[in-house]
Amino acid sequence: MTDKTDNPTTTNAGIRVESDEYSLTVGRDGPILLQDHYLLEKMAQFNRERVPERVVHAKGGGAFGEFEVTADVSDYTCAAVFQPGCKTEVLARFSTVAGELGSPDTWRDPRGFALKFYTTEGNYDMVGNNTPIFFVRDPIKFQDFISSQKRRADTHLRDHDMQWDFWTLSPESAHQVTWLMGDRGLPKSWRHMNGYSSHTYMWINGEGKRFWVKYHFKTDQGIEFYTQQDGDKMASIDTDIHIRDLYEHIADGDYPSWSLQVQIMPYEDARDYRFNPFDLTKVWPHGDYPLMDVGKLTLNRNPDNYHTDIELAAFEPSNLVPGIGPSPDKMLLGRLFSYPDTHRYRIGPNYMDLPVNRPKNAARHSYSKDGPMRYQNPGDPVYAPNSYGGPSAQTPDFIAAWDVDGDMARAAASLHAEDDDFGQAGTLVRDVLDDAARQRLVDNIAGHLLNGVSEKVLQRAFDYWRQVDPGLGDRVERAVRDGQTG
Ligand code: HDE
Repeated sequence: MTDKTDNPTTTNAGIRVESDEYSLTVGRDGPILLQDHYLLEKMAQFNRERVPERVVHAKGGGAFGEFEVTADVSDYTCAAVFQPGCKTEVLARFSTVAGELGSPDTWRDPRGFALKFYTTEGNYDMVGNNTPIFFVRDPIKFQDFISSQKRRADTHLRDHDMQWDFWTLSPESAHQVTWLMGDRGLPKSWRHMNGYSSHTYMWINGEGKRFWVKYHFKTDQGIEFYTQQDGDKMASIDTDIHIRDLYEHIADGDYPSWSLQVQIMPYEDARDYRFNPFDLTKVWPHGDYPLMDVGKLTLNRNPDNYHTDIELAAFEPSNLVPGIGPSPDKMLLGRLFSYPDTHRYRIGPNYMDLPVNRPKNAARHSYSKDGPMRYQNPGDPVYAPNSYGGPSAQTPDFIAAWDVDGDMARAAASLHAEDDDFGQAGTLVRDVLDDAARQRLVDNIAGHLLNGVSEKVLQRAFDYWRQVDPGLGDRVERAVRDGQTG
């Protein structure tokens, strides 16, 4: 008989249970009785513990912290969170993209860099990646891209032939694939990688003047990466090395931080800029629009409970506060629908009621009500407009909008003077990488191509890489042929 404690096990209804160890039976050795409802509660609860994993970015981890504005960007945005001196609590979640919940942290993949700012104007979510670009530029191709990165229908195995078949038939992927196969595609830890908005967003200042903006969260820990060999080795030693690294450094008081800088483009520049500034496969060369300091993100508090703080966290690019808006980037516009949709499916229609997703520093006056798991309902009036003092929309001085016209079309976005699919990838290879990084790039590409890619796709891949850079393409083909002959 265990001694009486002040911490008795109870049922979910708070009723003390009789045993943690023995089911209720007829005699010691008799059958288990249906009336052992506590046994039933334990088994039924256990069978219902799983929430569907995120369909992408399933494997991840995160922490809480603070964002402090250390510069003055009020000429460009009136968003409270970016006003000089403002400090805002933040939740960050980092993740891989294609791997399932149990996959290794050290697979080659972009990393999610999702931030939820609990601002005084509502929760603002900047849901970015550790890469400033992406594989495709139209949301209608995103689902297919992800399917090509995951598992075949027949074998249920990942398949490099499938990946390269998609990539070589989607030339717009070249810039991101070059980045992915380079050092940044396998970060040493989440502390040693940058974060980016990737998309162009709109900022609006207090006079309603509009600007285009791209965010860069530069790691203060410095960029560090795994080579493919070291990443593969780590995958067999500790599949959760990135989760562990972040948790243990914060627990030890070694708080990681990132310096936020932005590129600002005057609204009028977009039309004639040499690249389509809303094309997610392109960057804005820093010589054109230099980086400007904004503030510092520091992560200094681990989640109390991984499930409630991280697994159920719902980040959505549509959480945009006054002074920040979307841009004509088709991928961003597609995401504005997809994230709330996936949250409703994965966590339920009242996911915003969960403590981690509720606004913490702004009042909520929503007419949303009822539904499963709803535990705080707005009262009357339950409709708008009304004459009984219910919330009513306050028309803002200005909204995040841009001028647009034209007939409906299903077509590629308009090309700007220097727009193409391979130019910026070639610049990355020739002007940004040094010789050692270029060699690792060739080795990583060849190693990936040597793993099950068919001859016909190989031929397209060599051509794809020659369009990025002729010398690179030749080196990749030579490395693959050498690898084939052993
Ligand atoms: Fe995502 N993405 N995404 N994505 N994404 C999701 O939402 C989607 C894209 C990113 O830590 C999903 O909650 C579409 C770009 C992060 O919880 C889903 C398109 C960028 C996370 C979804 C994209 C991202 C997600 C799945 C093409 C960087 C994890 C689970 C238009 C700028 C957030 C979820 C977290 C998660 C949709 C492309 C970043 C399915 C339709 C580009 C960091 O809604």
